[in-house]
Amino acid sequence: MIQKRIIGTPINTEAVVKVIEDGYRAWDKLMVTDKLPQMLSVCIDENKNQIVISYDMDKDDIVYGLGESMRGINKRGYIYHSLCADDPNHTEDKVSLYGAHNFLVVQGKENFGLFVDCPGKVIFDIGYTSSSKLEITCESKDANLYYLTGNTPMEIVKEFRELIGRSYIPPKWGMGFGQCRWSYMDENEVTAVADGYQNNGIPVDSIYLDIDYMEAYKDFTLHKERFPEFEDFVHKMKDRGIRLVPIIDAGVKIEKGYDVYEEGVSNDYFCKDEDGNDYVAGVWPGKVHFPDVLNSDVRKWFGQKYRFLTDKGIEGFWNDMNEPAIFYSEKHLKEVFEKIEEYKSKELDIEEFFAFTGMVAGLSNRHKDYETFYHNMDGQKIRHDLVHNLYGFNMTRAAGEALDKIEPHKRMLLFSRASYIGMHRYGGIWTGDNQSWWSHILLSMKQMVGLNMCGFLFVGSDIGGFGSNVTEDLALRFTQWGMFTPLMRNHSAAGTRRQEAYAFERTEDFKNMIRLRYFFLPYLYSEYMKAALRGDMYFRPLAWEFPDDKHATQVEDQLMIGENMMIAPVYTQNATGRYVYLPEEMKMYRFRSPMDVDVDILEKGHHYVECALNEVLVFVRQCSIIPCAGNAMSKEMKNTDTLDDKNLILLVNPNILNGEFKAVEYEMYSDDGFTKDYENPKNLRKITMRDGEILRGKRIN
Ligand code: MIG
Repeated sequence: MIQKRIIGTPINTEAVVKVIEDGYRAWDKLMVTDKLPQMLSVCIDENKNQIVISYDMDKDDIVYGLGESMRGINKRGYIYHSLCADDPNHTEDKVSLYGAHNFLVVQGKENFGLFVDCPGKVIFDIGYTSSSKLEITCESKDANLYYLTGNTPMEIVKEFRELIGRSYIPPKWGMGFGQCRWSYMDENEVTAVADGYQNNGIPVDSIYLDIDYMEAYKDFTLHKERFPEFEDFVHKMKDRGIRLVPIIDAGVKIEKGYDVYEEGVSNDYFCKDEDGNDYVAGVWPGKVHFPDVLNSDVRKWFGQKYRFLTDKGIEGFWNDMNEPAIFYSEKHLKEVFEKIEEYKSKELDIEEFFAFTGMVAGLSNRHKDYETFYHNMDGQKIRHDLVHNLYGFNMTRAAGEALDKIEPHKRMLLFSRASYIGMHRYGGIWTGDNQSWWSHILLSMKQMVGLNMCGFLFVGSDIGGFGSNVTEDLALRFTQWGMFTPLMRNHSAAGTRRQEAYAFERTEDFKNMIRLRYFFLPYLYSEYMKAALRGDMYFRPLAWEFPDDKHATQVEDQLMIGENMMIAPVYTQNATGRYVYLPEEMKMYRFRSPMDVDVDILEKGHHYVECALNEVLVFVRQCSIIPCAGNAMSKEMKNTDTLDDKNLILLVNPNILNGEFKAVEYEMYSDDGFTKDYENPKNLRKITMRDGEILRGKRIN
């Protein structure tokens, strides 16, 4: 059951697609009915211009959700600021990352979900200030609140997902392995990467182009010296089975004669400053204007610009810097320079010295700058900070809507750095600039549950870590986690140590792990599609699958993938194994490659399990089948186009009932991976298996 409360006069964020009959305008205390959580109150603080929602948590209440955020699967015990931020240093104390996903589920004494649809800053204090208080503060007097009730978190999530609409579905090749790095400067370097993979027999579906493919970082241009025959090159790579995926940045370079700039200026398509002039910020291209993607005409215009690249054979994009990130604003930079002039002429005392360095260090991504420009939301003038979290969403929406028109029948790859709930219908996300740190394997795992709850299914983190220098063992362990994320992309920052799969001594091990990704793909894809089409979770916390198991709620370093598979990645330096908790007896596969595997039955409970650096563990639930690709080790298999999902190898854990084997079944989704005929009943088939039976190919014990 969903109830909506309108507070003040909120703008329509379009996060939600289903019409819910509006509640009355709650002004003081929310009217408490027996359908609503008893302990929840909503107050409007006129003086502070805030809405404060509070709930008294029971000692054992668990809080799930908040999408892309720091800390645990259980969000309790910390504070989170919903405010899209370009911060590449994801230390544990951070309160904001790139996404703003204001949905949470409380499970315990009462079970309910809450979506705070408010596109400005919202603070979720979940037992931080006071351990039993959940307090949500919107820095605005306008918001739509949605209360969802259900018996279990999963029930509530399903309801929520219906409310916000179907998640984005990528082309199947988007779920193949992708290689990225900021600093592939030209055709030759990209070709060398393709060779590095293909000459080593490592499958790869895509190579990403970072900002250096553009001329002077201008969107929808090409660097003519670096990519002189771009279109030919795109097709040459496609003939090799590799798709190129270029980046698009939010800011449009200010440059006379540059078509995107000229059109934007003459049509008033850019965000404005207080005085009505096009707002100026500094980002990669130098001085830029921001396309006002909160305006539907601008979205149409900006989206159509992607044609420049689709016309040349491009089938996918990643949208960056769309928080929007601001290295500096022209206006504030001037103020700082003036201040520096002042400082220059005097003897600084130590406090002034720190004020001076702080001022310079604080130039980038300064919240105050977000208060100095405006959107024209289809006629309504709105200051940016009040709708800040909608920018990345709408940039990606612009692209998504345009790509639907450009290629109505074809799925296109699309994902973004910044996002808000609603964007999940148009694209996926990657979790931004993580680091080559062991702790970031675990962080990535924990983020997936919240993201899936908020509709973001096509998700992944930079494998190997983006910033800092990686080590071989970390890169390999990162790959052993990333091979299960729908978006599987190795990416690193310019200047860091190379981390392509062939950049280390153990190339063979990397190859086997990436081949294992393709091996599992029939299952991973099937589970992805079912999750997207049914509002289900691809990644699930153990606690949701085993609700009667008290201990399962404590496990945050193992995840269920779909209904049948459990994973337990190793994320510790020098570890040759790890502790694993099994909520039921499971079958454990220890893979070194698709064809090199040990199998064990492990009983319910705690285990220490060996897992060497070249191994990955996969657990199969009782009474289930995991369909895998039969040709994952063959030479011919070099990407998703050449992957055979007809001749399957099945991982089977047969049901043992009173000593008798029963039939085991799996509902498998498969389609061509390109078109949008998702609902075709032919896409679903049942795989049934009796013990001993060999079905469509080999069975691994
Ligand atoms: O300020 O385009 O998160 O993936 O490689 C850095 C360069 C800009 C940030 C993205 C990262 C990308 C990088 N970008």
